[in-house]
Amino acid sequence: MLVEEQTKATERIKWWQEAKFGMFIHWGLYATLAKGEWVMAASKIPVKEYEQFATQFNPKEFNAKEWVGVAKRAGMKYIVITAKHHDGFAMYHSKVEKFNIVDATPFGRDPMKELAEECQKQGIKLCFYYSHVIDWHHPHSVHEYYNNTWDYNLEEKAFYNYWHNLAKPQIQELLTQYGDIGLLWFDTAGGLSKKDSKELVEFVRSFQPNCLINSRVSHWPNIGDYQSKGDNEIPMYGEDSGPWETPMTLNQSWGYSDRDQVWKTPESIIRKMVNIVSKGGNLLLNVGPTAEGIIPEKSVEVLEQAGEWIERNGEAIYGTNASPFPYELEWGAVTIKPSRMYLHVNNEKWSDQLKLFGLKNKVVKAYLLADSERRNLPITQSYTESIDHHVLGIDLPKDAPDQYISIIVLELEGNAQVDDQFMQQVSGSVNLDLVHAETAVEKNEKTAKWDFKITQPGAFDVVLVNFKKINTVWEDHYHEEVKVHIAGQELKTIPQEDQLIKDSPACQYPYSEVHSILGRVHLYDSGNNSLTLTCNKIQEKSFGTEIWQAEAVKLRSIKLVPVGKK
Ligand code: H79
Repeated sequence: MLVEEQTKATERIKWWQEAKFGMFIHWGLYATLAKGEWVMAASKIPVKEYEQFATQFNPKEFNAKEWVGVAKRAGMKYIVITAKHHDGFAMYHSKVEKFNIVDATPFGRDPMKELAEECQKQGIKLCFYYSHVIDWHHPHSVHEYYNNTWDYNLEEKAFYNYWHNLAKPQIQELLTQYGDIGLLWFDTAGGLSKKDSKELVEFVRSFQPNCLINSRVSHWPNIGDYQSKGDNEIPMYGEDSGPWETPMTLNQSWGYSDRDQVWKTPESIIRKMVNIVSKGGNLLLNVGPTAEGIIPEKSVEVLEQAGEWIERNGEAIYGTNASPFPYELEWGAVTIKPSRMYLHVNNEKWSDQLKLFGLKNKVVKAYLLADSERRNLPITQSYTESIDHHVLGIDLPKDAPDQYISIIVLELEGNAQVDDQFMQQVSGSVNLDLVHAETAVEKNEKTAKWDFKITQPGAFDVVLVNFKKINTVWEDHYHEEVKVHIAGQELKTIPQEDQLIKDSPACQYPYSEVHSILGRVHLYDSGNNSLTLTCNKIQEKSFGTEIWQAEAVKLRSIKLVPVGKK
């Protein structure tokens, strides 16, 4: 990219990177069936039959002011709403296709117009989701996998008939009828050529040069302004160098489902958001309103409770940068601003003293974000040259001052600088993420190698961390031995499902986090060490996002856990 273009791109995305938290809204004709947004394909409902649902779609309770109010109270800074999902039904007044909420329903209002006005009033950026490739209503849309073959014959489809006569004109409408649009959120681009993807980006820019475009505009890498992670995917520390976002469900569905009552708690939302923001990303959290036009009560309740925490702690969230540490911290997470570091401490890890390894700056002042008087917390800082080791200790009051997560502010001399090599944490654990390993393939063996620093030698359990998709049979995936080499010792074992981690901050439905204890090793000396893992689940970095949920088991990291400590 040219320097000038790069500067423009950086400027364009600034508001979004500062925003951190947005509301996703999946609302469409499918709400009338209350079985999620895939119901048309899942039940192979014929187009003629599906069109009939529009004659009963009358969301009289829809109230733009209330919806935008919910987003505001939750602390969200932008809204991304489905202007058209895969069912092809336009939730706005489209002049190019009658299959839309104004022309095809008794409702007759344009909710996008009402939302645009209300967002303007309440200071929230309005953004549209538009299903640009999948369209089960149109006879000529062609996707790599998900096509309407129950009404139409795949061989008779002429993609450009759809592309030029529906997709592009509708995208133009969305960019010209509703004022400034913050972002166009495209999805499932499978099969779209690189040329068409690039032309679409140019097409969007020709109407609104500042409108952001997510990476799912294309299945080719590096097109768009930021990386959309897979649905419900949270990456590892340092996995993404550019801007990125996790789209996430509040229960287990996107579009309204009357059967799904598995709601995340406010605490879980806060933890996931802090985890995401500390990795430099945005959270786009979904609600699925009903056919009456109501955001489910339970969603509103959870969002408002989470919003109260965010309101108190916004200084440590909005406009921050990612943690400079390349690994999960055992007590929570870190965000930074110029000359500042915020320590987000999980309340169950609250103790008399918090210790942090590896911060090189002098700490000028430490205080609780919850303390309006900013009283000094006593600190100690030390440096041991022989092992190049920085230690910060902060004395804490007896009780954690906030709900769920309490924040300590560190005012630093200069911008945060940390020892960015892998090292043992205060509890003695070492967390090694796959993204930072040196990987190699030799004679059909895949290996990953990490270097790290030990300051407290001893005995350690070696723990393999995987994410496992629901309904996966573990043994189908791990039936070969994995090997670990460390300090002249070797472990060889077939990983088992030893521990299931409930509500990990980085893992959620349809995955769960599984820990496998591979065996025990002894590290006798302080200093530098290395670990080599041999395992057929080691993967090259993948750039695809839509295929996130294609794999049943994903290897994430390996941990050394000191024996006798948890
Ligand atoms: O809009 C939401 C999803 O509808 C959309 N992305 C989020 C933001 C999405 N479109 N396609 N996919 C996700 C991937 C397809 C997944 C599938 Fe399935 C697995 C299709 C059929 C099996 C999910 C599970 C949908 C139906 C069952």
